[in-house]
Amino acid sequence: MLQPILARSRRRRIGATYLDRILAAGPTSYWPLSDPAGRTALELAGLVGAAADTVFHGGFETAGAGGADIWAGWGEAAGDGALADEGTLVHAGSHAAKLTSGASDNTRVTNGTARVSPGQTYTYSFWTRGDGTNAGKYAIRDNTNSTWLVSLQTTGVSGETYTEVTGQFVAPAGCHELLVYFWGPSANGGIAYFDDLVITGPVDCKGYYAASGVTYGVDGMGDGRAAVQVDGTAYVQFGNRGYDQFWDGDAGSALAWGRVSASGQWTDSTIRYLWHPKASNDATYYLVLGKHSDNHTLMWRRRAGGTTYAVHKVFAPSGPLTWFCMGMTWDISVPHAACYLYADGTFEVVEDADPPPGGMDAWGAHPMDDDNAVLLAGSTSSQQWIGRGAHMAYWAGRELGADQMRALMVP
Ligand SMILES: [Ca+2]
Ligand SMILES: [Ca+2]
Repeated sequence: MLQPILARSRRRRIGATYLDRILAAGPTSYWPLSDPAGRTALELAGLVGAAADTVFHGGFETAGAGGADIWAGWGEAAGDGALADEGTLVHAGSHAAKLTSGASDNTRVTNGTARVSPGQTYTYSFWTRGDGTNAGKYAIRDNTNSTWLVSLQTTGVSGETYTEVTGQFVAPAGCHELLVYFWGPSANGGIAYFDDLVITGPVDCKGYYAASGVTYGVDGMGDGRAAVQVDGTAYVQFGNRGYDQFWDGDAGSALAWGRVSASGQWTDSTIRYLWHPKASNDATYYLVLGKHSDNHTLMWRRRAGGTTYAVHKVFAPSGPLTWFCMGMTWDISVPHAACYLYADGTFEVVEDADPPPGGMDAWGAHPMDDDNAVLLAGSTSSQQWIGRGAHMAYWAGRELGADQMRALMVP
């Protein structure tokens, strides 16, 4: 069903900017992507999740892939010492990390990509013990700015009883990503054990740009604001344990603006996403606004376990080279879902599904804090957009109606 732009939509441009219009609709998260530089994607709803543990797999309870990959969530570097999954001398659960140093004092493990928010105060805590003589070491690194928040230092725990080590730090400007290092004792042959790392603090919904592949300040979708251009290697990461506190996979609305950089992106046989929230503990819980691998095709998708609601729009003869806006709304309690598109100057209800074909299972308790919950990509390493992105907004728990979506998607 094709519908012309409403004259009243044009009149609405006078006095209030497009950004004002989005904000007036009370989004849960809103990234205009008009940032001039840096790693932080400004988020204008400004919600901050209550203090939560931002660390994954801090208790060493989840096994890695095997071999040198001993624990999930941790990077292992045995150096000339040894790393072992300790099953007896644990603080809690059934596993801890055992680090035996070699002559080079380079035996360590790293808990990477803990997400934090700049300016917020965090408390860290872990449990450690030595071998009766030697204490292990630890450090905390601001991986965004490549500086040390806690320099490599002894835990001070050389005895054979698990003892808690705690401290506090403020995430510096621009810091979104931490690395925690647990390191073996300085003495060759020294042994230290670590368990139950917890980093607690509030986390906001700001996004986190990839370190490269982003061009800032390019022309936006016509509202006078800049946008970003990405080259097929970048992303904006937004999943974290703060964001999860606001997420509602059962009912919501979302919109995202995109533009391909060249006609070849419509025929490159690659799925590329504009907006992609996903659960961290189950790859079958996600939503998508983006481009399908079929030529000249956009896709809207909500998958929850065994049910998938998927809608495609095939452009004929070819996809737009100008900005377009994709919108989707869903509410499993009805159940109902709808997919919207503004492209080539026309607002279109691509599908209004009542009930949605394929069904809509509940999102359940699946946490929306995955590192690969991203804008402008399918993950931090795949399905990345090539072109521009702007104005990505999400409303938790609210399925906006067609008129509301039209008012928010027509510039
Ligand atoms: Ca444990
Ligand atoms: Ca590992």
